[in-house]
Amino acid sequence: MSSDITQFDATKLPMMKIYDFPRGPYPARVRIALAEKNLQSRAQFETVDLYKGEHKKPAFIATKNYSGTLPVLELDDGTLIAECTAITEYLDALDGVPTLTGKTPREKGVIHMMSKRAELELLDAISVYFHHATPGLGPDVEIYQNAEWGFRQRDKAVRGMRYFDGVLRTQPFVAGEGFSMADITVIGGLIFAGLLKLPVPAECEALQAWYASMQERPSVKNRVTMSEPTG
Ligand code: GTS
Repeated sequence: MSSDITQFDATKLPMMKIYDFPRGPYPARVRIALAEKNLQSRAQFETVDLYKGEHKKPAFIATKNYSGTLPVLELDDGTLIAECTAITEYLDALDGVPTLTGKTPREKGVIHMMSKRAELELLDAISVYFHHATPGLGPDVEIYQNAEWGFRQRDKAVRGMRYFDGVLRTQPFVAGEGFSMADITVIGGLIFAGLLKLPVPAECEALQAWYASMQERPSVKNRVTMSEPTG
């Protein structure tokens, strides 16, 4: 990181490629992080069709991401970075404002913890519900489903919503006083919940108010259209 952020010029960065699914909740996290860091112009998106199972094809697994998921970031030297948190940490470390993963050791620790908690208790649980207790990506892709496990994870996600509601009753953002990667992870969870029509409980007023304000952020509002050609 440079010591003077005013010297940071994102236009000098080489182009990055992102293997992506434009409406997907996980890729949304990286799209939001890119926009928050004002790095959209450095990213070129390549859509991988999840409904055709392109992410589970041997070639994708062998050459892009062993876990068979999106998004994946590919750098100009060929380095591949999968996992939303890892990609966000990479983008954040490039420099510029705002900082998404924390400046001080304390901030970094708390943001990492809250983001991981948002995955475990909300976003990943909703993902399991989607893949196991709904038609998911369709019969050709969902080769093993366990509906009971899926419904348990749905209920876990609703408990997670109540937990994050409690957090947001005491502080403005998921990891404290500032917007961070942990907010982006909860946003991903609520995007997924919205796609599946899994409502946030009515009594979770703090979570609902926070989410309404998050949707006013340009990074969140423009996340799907940011890769569409203009003009
Ligand atoms: N832990 C991974 C991360 O954080 O990047 C999970 C990524 C993930 O599950 N991505 C979804 C995926 O590839 C993309 S989306 O559903 O949000 O569009 N799902 C396909 C699958 O078969 O799991």
